Amino acid sequence: MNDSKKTAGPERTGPGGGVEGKRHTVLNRAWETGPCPLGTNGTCCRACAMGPCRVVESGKGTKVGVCGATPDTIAARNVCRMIAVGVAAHSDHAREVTQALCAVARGEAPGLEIRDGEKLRRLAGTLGLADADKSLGELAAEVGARLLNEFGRQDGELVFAALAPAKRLERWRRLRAVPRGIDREVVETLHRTHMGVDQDTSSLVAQGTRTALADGWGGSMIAAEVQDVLFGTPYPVRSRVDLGVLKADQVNIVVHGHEPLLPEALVRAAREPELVARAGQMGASGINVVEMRCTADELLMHHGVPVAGHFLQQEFALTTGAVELMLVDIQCVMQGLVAMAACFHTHLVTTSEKARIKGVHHAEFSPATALDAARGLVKLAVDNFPRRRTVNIPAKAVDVVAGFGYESIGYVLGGRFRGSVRVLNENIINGWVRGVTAVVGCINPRAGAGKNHGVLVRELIANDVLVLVTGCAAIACAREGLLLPAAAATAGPGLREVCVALGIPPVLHCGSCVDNSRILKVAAQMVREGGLGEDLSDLPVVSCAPEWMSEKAVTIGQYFVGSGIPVGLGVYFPGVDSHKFTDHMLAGLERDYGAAWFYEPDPQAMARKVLERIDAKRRALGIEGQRERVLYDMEMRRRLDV
Ligand code: NFS
Ligand code: SF4
Repeated sequence: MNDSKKTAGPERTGPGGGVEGKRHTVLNRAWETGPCPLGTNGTCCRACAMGPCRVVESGKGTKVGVCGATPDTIAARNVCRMIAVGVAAHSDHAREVTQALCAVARGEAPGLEIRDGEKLRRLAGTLGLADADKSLGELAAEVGARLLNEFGRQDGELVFAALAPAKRLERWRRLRAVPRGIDREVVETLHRTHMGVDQDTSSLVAQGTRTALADGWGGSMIAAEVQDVLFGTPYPVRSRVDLGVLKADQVNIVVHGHEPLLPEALVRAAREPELVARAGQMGASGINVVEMRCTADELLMHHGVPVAGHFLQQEFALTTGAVELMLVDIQCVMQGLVAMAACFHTHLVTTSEKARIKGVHHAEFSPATALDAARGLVKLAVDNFPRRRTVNIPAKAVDVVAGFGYESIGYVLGGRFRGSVRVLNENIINGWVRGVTAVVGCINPRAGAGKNHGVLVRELIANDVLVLVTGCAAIACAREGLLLPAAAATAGPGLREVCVALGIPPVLHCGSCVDNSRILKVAAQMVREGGLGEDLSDLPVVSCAPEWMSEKAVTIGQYFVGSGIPVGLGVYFPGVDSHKFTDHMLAGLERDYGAAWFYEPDPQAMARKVLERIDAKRRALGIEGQRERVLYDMEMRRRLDV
């Protein structure tokens, strides 16, 4: 790293100081702290007080912990714990939205409503609760209760596991991998990783996989389904992304976090005439609500609300001096925001009972008080407008088309009356589309700071791979203009033809991280549609998390692998010094699940590894030779150089 990297964050000083008088950002801290050389090998154990033990394999034999634990056991335990935390995070969010659905059914959530009754009826059908005579309220109560039961269930199978193709379900049953209850799997993983319990790498990883599946086909899927009922099933919408969505002449409210319940009420309150008039009295021309992080992906997806940025941009939003209020709830909220907010007039407010930050004002939110709470918070922001000092908003904001859920992918591909993935399957079979890749996960200052996504995705679309994006990866791609139909000009000739014919971008925004479960549903539908094998592991579909940082990303990767979809991981693989564990994750899982992880920090090389895997699947399906149909003409060649 060079000096310019060291000072990549804003170094202006001003009233309020900040950490040591500097406006430090995550980029400064990443440089100053440096990665822990001990942690990356995955073999640090602090599961008991005979340790902590750091064990490494040496040429002279395997070193072990005080209790005799091998590096493989320790690495497997550590990764399983990461998975359990990720499942807990996604699924606790799912529990909140399911409880909100129950509150709506009881008439106790004034800021929320059932926006998509059709989806609710379909969901009730999936759960075996369909009844045409029941009101939406009655159905919401029954669906809510049924889904809440999935968390505390002790035995049997999670209900959404049955949405997987029959072959996959059979395989899971054979491997005892079907999750029983969401909370149960998390607790069992924590139990097994206690000192002196499960000490076999494969056994630990098997439980880790079952736990991860309880997220992909459980918690995350529940969150995505219920959010559609409450906020409307997403269909393609246009919006704008990047810090340029902040407005110099308006009151700016940034909503940052993962729970879309309060923002929904906030967007409503910000449109109320009294509050808009109050903003006018303070000298502002309006109230601008923008989103940050997975809440952003949700609200972008459901309503087209503008997005101020990805994970790494949270502190930079405050450096504009134009944010009157930043609301934070759960997950991926940096504590560094406190020092940064103190440098400006920004009110930083926590809203979740589960996530308090020392020294930050707390305004607790619940669905029952959502609208009143939202009004109070908007007023707080409006009254803060006159306290602004220098404002410096970057001009950049990029157009995006977002909102490709399970239903809308079927809709854009299959038409209004016959939503289906038939067109996608046909184009994969005839070779115009080589395969599909989900690019997911975080932005990591140690691995490209958002740049790796663009490199990987450009390479993939240039090779006719349709890309689905979620979470911060989606925002990184949006910032590079890849989420627009015009980006098809940079795609390979086959994919370009398909995108132009359908009017879609070559990179489809599928929502937040819990919405990765939508990708599982699309993949399951591709199997059901026919022509591409009988299991998810037959599909030419791959997933990548090139800049992962969160434990949730490991969970997502493990449930993709457990579902038969290979996953490429960037940054580092957590277990490099534990050979048997690493071999099991990178190869051994293939035997059981038909997919494994692969590790590749370089995004160009990762693209090549994705293409190898896609081509291998095409060969196995007997469809590899069909790409000659695409004839390059001069115009296509010119466009390829874009
Ligand atoms: Ni996903 Fe959303 Fe972003 Fe990573 Fe964090 S915000 S849930 S974990 S950093 S993609
Ligand atoms: Fe060390 Fe074993 Fe205790 Fe881990 S469980 S800290 S390896 S003694």
